[in-house]
Amino acid sequence: MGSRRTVRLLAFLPLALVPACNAADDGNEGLELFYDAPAEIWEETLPLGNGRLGAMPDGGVRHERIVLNEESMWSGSEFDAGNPDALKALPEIRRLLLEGRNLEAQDLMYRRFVCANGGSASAAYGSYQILADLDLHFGFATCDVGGYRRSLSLPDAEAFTVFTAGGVEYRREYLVSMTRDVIAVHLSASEPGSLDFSLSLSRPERGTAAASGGTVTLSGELDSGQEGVEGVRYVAMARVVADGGAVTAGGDSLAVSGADEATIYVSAATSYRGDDFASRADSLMRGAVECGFGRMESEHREAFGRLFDRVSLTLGDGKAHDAAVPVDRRLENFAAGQDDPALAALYMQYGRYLFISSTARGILPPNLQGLWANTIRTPWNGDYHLNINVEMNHWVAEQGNLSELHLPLTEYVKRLAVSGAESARTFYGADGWCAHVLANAWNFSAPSEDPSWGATNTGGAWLALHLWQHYLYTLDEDYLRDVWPVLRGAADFFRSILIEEPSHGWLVTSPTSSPENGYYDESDDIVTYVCLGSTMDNQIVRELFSAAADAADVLGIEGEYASSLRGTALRLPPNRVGSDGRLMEWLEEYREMDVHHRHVSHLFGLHPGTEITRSRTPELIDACRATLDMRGDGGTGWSRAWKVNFWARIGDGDRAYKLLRNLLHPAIAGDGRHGGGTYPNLFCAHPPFQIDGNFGGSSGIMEMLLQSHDGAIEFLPALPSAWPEGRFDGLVAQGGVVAGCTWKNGEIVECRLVAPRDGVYKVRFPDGKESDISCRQGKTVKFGR
Ligand code: FUC
Repeated sequence: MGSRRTVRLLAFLPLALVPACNAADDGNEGLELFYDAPAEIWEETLPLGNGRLGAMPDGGVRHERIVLNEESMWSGSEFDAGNPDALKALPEIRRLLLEGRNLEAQDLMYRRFVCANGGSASAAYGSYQILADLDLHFGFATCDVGGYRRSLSLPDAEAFTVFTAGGVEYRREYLVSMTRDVIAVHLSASEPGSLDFSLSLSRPERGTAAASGGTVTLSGELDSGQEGVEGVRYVAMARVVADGGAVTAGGDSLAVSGADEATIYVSAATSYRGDDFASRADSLMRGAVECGFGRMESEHREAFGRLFDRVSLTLGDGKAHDAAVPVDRRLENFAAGQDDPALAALYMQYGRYLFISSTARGILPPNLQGLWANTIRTPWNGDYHLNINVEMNHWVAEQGNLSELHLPLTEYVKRLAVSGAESARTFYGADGWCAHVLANAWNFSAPSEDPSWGATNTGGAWLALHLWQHYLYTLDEDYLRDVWPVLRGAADFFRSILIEEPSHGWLVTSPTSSPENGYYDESDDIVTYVCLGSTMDNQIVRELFSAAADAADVLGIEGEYASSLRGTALRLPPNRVGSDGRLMEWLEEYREMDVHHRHVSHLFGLHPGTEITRSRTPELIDACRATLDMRGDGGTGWSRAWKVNFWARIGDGDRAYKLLRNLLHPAIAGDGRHGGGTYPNLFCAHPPFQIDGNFGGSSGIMEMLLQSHDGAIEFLPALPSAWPEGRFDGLVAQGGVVAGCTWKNGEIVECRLVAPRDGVYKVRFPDGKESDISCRQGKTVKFGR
């Protein structure tokens, strides 16, 4: 902790003496993003958050804009998307599919098997949106700005801007308090009386600001999208507490003049969870002011560290390639072929950092942009896409030692299952619950407005597997008992909708699609999406049935139900290899619309699924390789991230590393155009910014170092030659076993395990050899290869 404390004490030493890194001395040195210029675009600004509140300062010298977020700033409202006509059309859609008339089935779906009231294009569906812009305008008499440095310390979850102007050193510190639930910006200067600035809060629509005393308040109501229905109401307030000088309110802004130092506190709340939001925001503000910045900062660092410091990773000698090179230039150098193992370690930890910062107990799970949005109409409404995206958002939770942060998803899935039961009944006349591709803060679970991508109905099942996964990592039977109805309900849905296809008698989902790829319908040479039993569906349903049956066994309940699920699972279509050696994406060997399609849905069984493994199904691993070779190593940001995980599961470290390099490719080209890869602030670019790729990439690095999905804890399963030495601690294997490993010259030097209970654990080494390791609860066991 010593080095963390030094930051404030060294605040006004000459810049050259300020340490480049302020991380704790715990193997996590160098976990800092820094830049030598203010951000010019939002994707260069630095994300801070405590799950509920977010802030992205741009570090502007004369004008600083800090984009503010609150997790429940959702327009729209709950509406009835049920379309009873869909159920009437279902038998005909199925008949056409069984007769191989897929395009006709799809046409019929466009006419009849869609949600009511417009789906994601409607105002009622809503959009996650910005809370407010906090603008600070500074009065500097001089133009001689020097020594500029803007940074984000991951272990401290704190950002900094420092520079000199007119011989005065200015320093700004920004955090979103984990303990006081407010945003705080502390401004200071090396000369007393040097701080002069104005402050305002605004947003592009639906916000009215007023200033009085030392506070500006912005409030309003978002569009509910439905006549007579109230939208989410919100309040955001910024208060300045200054030492020296004066704070005056005028109209809708505050002016601070001649202050020695000042802290801006921002408190905000919405009516999404209750009408007392204004008083909640008020009391948080009072608590924050009473606490003061110094105490808030140390409490915050400690609280954040309790989560973040659980994992450390050193790749190479642990030094940033060149500690003087800002992160945006390191990205460029890496893309140009320079190895920078520390950048990969930073990226892995950045995923954990973003996860801790964008979710917390009692709130919504991280959306397509986590917590951060700078517009009213966030891309794809900033919602939850269930055919890869929100699931990828949670891949770091268990392995990354942040298991409790998986729980907001659990709570969300429980709510979605209620609306999903309506959708199951209304659209399929089925038991249980389902969700399709779209979901939002209002529990949307119906098929979307466009069957080409919105008909997939395994979204809920994929989510349900996350509940099972949380159990597998925690072995928490109380949790399993609590989520059992949701898990069972997801399985019940498929028990009631599967139909028998004619060629093999397999049980298949119908209608469905393989997200979001199409194929050429033989007879028409027209792209069709709708089909029977896509491979992804078969894999998901198989894993779901097996999870539900195993859960029943663990809980010692419903034995007959469990065996009937296992029986039904045997009738699902097996994974099949096509004549070209690739895993088949559909029941038939259709010619696909896009051989490079970003989704690689039929490899779900390889990752995140577990039915295709090197140890159990080597022949399918070859088919996965062939599939990925044809798909190529490009794609949107999240697609590249997924492929890192695929190659890690295949056990090919160098190929996983190649995909990681592609993922970290600078997203903004010389001509200013945005492509897939990574923005200067290390946000993943679909483009636009989508956070799933950050979490997927971070998980991919973990998968390269440790896997535990096939019954053994496997060390360094996909170590690339670019990382001949390294060390990790704190990654978690199934069963809640905490693992560490040190390696040199590509060979394991030492492995470490700490198990939560006494037991014998099977471990596997990179050469495929296995050992049984006896562990005593809570005791570190060290062993070599
Ligand atoms: C999925 C993807 C798109 C995008 C969207 C938010 O549907 O196919 O590429 O990421 O989610």
